[in-house]
Amino acid sequence: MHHESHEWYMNRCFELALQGSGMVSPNPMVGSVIVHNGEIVGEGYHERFGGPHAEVHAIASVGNAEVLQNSTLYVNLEPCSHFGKTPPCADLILAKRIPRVVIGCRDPHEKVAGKGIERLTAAGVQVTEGVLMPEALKLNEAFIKSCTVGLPFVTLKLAQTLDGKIATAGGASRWITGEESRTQVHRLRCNCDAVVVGEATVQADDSELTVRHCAGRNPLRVLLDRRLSLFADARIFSTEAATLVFTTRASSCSVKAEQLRKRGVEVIGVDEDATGLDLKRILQELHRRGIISLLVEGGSRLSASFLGAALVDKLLVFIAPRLFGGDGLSAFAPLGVELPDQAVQLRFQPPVFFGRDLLLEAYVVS
Ligand code: AOF
Ligand code: ZN
Repeated sequence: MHHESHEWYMNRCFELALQGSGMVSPNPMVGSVIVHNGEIVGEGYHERFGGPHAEVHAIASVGNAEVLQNSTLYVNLEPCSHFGKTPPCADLILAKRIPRVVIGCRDPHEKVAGKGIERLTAAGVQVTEGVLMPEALKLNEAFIKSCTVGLPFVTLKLAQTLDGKIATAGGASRWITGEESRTQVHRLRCNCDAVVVGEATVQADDSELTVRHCAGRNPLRVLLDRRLSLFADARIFSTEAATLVFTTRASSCSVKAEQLRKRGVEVIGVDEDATGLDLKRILQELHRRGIISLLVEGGSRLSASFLGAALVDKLLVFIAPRLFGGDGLSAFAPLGVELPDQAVQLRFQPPVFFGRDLLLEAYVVS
């Protein structure tokens, strides 16, 4: 079948890249196809961290050297030009004498950042870049933020009623959204490196924060708990997944901290400011550990603190077709907004349905 559109082949790269989701972090998701006379003759993707890059798999899937010399290689991220855990893909493309390369977006990694494209162009390869660039950037938004800002990409997840309530006045929240939405949350979890919750949410829900409704790895569980008030048998400390607790410096030296450490839970003390634990420091520490994406799973105080500190990249809001009314618990603790102009400004993506619920993705406009 002939398609002959850059966009069509690039979309195939995205599909392939996504197969590495949850496996390649902190590396980007990358897919590659090789097109000969309008037909896809080879495909590959970056399958796991430390493993061969997408281009290596795609090239290896084409047995015939002569075919490669008359083909176009499509890849959603600029081919690398450096020796990391694997050798440079740009060199492989040159060695195989592939004459044309089509790229989604540049690799912001400091060791690449245009050098892959330069090397190809200098050797006479015809390079087309920027095909479906917005989509290519979005696919690797976590990797790109991690490289350029040095902090994880932060997604705030909410399950709320149409009137913005996350629990009834009495604190009941099971369940607001339907099963399809809840399954989708588990998919989000296994595609994130870490999830974070506040102590109050765990106190209320005894959440386990593991992936159960779909296949996938468990993210690192991060708990913010200034007083270390949770019982050591809370489900968040279950041995199914790793848990990292951030607390005050004083609490990190307490008997309770030692108890948790004995259970295999890591406890770290950080400084506090007027609003609580220093969230920026916490994100820096997570970045240092190779966490490129973080899902904030509640509750209203933690969500407001992250927003107030301008540390949120986007919101994923599951909206159930229900109303709780004014005595319900609001999704966010006070943000100190007095005038409409002071609001946190968002930019909506097109909504999608999960069962009867609506999922709205909204980027924070900085
Ligand atoms: C590509 N194709 O499929 C991927 C790329 O340690 P390494 O050798 O695996 O290199 C990791 C870096 O390479 C990563 O930070 C990013 O800059 C780039 N990833 N590049 O050409 C791929 N996964
Ligand atoms: Zn590479």
